[in-house]
Amino acid sequence: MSTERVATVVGDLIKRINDAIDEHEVTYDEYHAAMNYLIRLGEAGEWPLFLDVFFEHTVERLNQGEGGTIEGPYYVPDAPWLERPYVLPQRDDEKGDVLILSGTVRSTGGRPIPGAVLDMWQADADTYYSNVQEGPPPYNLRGRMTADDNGEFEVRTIVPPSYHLPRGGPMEELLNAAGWHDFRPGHLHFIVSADGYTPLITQLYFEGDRYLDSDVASAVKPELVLSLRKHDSPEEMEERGLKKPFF
Ligand code: MBD
Ligand code: FE
Repeated sequence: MSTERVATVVGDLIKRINDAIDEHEVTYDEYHAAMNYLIRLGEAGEWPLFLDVFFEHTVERLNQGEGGTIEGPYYVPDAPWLERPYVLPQRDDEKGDVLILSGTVRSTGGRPIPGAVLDMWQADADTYYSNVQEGPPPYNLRGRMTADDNGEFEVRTIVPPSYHLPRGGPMEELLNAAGWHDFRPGHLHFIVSADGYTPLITQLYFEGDRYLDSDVASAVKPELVLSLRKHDSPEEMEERGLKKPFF
């Protein structure tokens, strides 16, 4: 980054924070509480969580735009490559309703992209991400897969219920102190990539989730909200002419 860029952006941030301090007549007690808070935020390792929740959405909107959304703090590279039929790695007794997600990877122009790679991750039904939090086994609910020759893919996983941020640390403390909830709508994360294309970082959400309109991370866009169709059994899926599932 050039000296000029740093001076412009950081200078403006400093000015705007000073303006807020001024406008709200911040006291010394509040100043010291903020200092103490920011130190503890770092000690707890929650800076990525804090920044991604409060600021990534603006950076994302400027730099990625339609069809994309924020990555968030819990992507882990090198997830296992899956074999067809695709099933995200999960415990034998993984909690949650079975979800069959199928779709087509397309370019922004609408052309299917054969062989596109989907790198997918999600929290378990109790809101824990593998490789980041205690609980799930390594790479639980994380995997990489490829779209077929028509750009199509199908993967089995669990429906992600409404999600709350990790609790017990400075982030929860701040949200509580402000009287704000700590929920995101349930979501699936993806990085979709293909040779010759800019990768897309995105998430998918589900109609009916009570936090679609109040995501603490401000990362919902209407084009990312799917509707679920309920199947009573694999046979019932087949009767409706859907692809034979793999239970
Ligand atoms: C998450 O799981 C997440 O997706 C975001 C954006 C922020 C915090 C936790
Ligand atoms: Fe997430």
